[in-house]
Amino acid sequence: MRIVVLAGGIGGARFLRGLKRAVPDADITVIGNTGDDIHLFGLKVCPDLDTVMYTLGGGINEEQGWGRADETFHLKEELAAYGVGPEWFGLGDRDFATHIVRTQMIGAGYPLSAVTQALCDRWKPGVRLIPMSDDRVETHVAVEIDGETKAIHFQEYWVRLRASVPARAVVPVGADQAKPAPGVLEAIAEADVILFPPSNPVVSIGTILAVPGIREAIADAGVPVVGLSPIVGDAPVRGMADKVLAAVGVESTATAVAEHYGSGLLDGWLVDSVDAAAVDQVEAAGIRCRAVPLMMSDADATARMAQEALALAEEVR
Ligand code: GDP
Ligand code: FO1
Ligand code: CA
Repeated sequence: MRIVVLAGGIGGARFLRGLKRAVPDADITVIGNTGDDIHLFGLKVCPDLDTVMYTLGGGINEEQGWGRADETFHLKEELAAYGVGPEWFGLGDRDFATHIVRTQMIGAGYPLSAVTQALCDRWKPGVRLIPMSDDRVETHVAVEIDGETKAIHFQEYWVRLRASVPARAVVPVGADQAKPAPGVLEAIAEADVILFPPSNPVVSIGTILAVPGIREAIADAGVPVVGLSPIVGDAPVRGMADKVLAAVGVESTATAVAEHYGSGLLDGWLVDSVDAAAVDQVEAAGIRCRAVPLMMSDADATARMAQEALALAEEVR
């Protein structure tokens, strides 16, 4: 079975681990969000691609969900001693190696998709990981600070400010000019099923869908498209997705997120058991819906979620 998954960072990566466990023989292509990417110290950092790569490759810091296990921060400390920041972004020594290799290869002329493949030669994530685009896309957030609106990088909004200031708009800068990376549209066209894991609907999946051609290819693929809600009990399970949902005028409910994707894109939607009351409303919007446990508390629970998503895909096929 050929499965295409659109993934952000932690939510996407943890779901993928469950999917691999549920269907070990599946051919899985992951289209990764690169809107979170940031250039720091002359290096290109791709947080969501790395989170997927490290999580599936066994190198992730499990508690944190991002960054490397057994990490040290000597380089960051030395930079800080020179007064060189940003001090609010925690790049560790092991992680730095990834960004150095990536930046060096890009400097040598390799596209990000080829670089990602090369990095995955080491990590062997067991999926084909493709960035949504080889072109630079950077999510910026229009925030209101002291009565003035200004645009800041997504990481500054998310990590430095912890989404504590009102967001007025979320803009995937460059997306409108970006082309899907080689293999993206082909994987979608050849897929037997397309899954939206419980990733952030705005700054992860929304950014991928903002690359011209990707949304259309999914809608036209003619195969089941099934999503899992990242919102449980009217709040994100983790992180601050409610803040960016508000910025795009979407309520933080499992129903509102399903309606935001819409029946033009989604055929099926899984909500958590605590949101069972949402099922009728989602179905009224033309999207088949089931309520099942959606907490990725361990590998078995996550594999069961993946099985439920695939079962729903068969129901709507
Ligand atoms: P990020 O890029 O690291 O923010 O990760 P993603 O965009 O892939 O996923 C973030 C989303 O995952 C958040 O909105 C969370 O609510 C969601 N999430 C995290 N853990 C769980 C879980 O156990 N169950 C569900 N349903 N959603 C989760
Ligand atoms: N998230 C944080 O909350 N604080 C950090 O200092 C931080 C550093 C960091 C370094 C590399 C990397 O791949 C990810 C990192 N993240 C950090 C996570 C990253 O900001 C994610 O993009 C966001 O959590 C949302 O996806
Ligand atoms: Ca992300």
